[in-house]
Amino acid sequence: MNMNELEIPKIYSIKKTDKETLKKWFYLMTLGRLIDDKAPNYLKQAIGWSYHAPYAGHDGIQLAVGQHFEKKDHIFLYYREMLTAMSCGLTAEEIILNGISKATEPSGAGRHMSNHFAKPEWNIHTVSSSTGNHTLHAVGVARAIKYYGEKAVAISGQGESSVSEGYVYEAFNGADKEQLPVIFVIQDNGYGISVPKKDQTANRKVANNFTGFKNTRIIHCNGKDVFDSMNAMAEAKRFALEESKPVLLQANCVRMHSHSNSDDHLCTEISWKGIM
Ligand SMILES: Cc1ncc(C[n+]2csc(CCOP(=O)(O)OP(=O)(O)O)c2C)c(N)n1
Ligand SMILES: [Mg+2]
Repeated sequence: MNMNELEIPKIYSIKKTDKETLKKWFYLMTLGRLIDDKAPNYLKQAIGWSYHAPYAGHDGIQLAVGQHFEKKDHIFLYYREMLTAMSCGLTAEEIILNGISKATEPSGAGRHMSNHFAKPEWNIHTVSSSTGNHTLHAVGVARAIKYYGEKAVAISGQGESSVSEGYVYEAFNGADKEQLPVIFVIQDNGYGISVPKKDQTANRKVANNFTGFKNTRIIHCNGKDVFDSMNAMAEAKRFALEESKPVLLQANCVRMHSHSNSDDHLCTEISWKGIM
């Protein structure tokens, strides 16, 4: 059987998950959304957070990725992954200090573009804003994990449009060839700023562009559904660890707000329709 057709074990459901765990998830998701909604106000008050890319609509997958991250793993978050960062263990204070670029924030002492969350001492690495570029870094780390025989994985997050970049292909192909324990999480919200997915690629599910890769398993999930995302991420991690092979985890999301606080997607919609 094709490994992409294997069943995903249903470890998590509302009935199978204990109350304490559900409470922790609910707390993270509620706190995350409060900060996500509040973040653009800091700029309006001239306090900071000059760049904010809201994560709302990516909640399930981001919570799931963070909950499966252990500090022996290595993770590379993209700019829309505030909830992943919180789910990995960053506090609300650390998130806000990053947003307003203070010297005490954990990613780079306030020197980094805001909304790029990291904590190098926990292996939550800093990334550039060049979309999808850190897929290569994740593959390099996965190669080291394999070389040194560590029982860990590399995880890399990105949007669906960044998969169009040439270096992302290099990363996927290199990981497939060398059979590396890396999970590429593609958070598909249908848009790259104002460009709809149909103008990026022919397949509706971007991950399916890579079905010909010999060693890479493709898993699909609903990135808005906590349990579906948790089950998919648990299986992705098990597979990457036990088989030492890459996984492409495609999570279907929605972008509930504009791309960032520098954009207005309602304006774009209207201009597309020729009303403006
Ligand atoms: C190499 C590169 N090209 C262009 C940009 C400008 N840019 C920033 S975000 C973005 C869209 C990315 O869309 P997607 O990968 O789907 O992620 P999303 O923001 O939708 O979560 C673009 C084109 C960039 N940061 N880096
Ligand atoms: Mg997108």
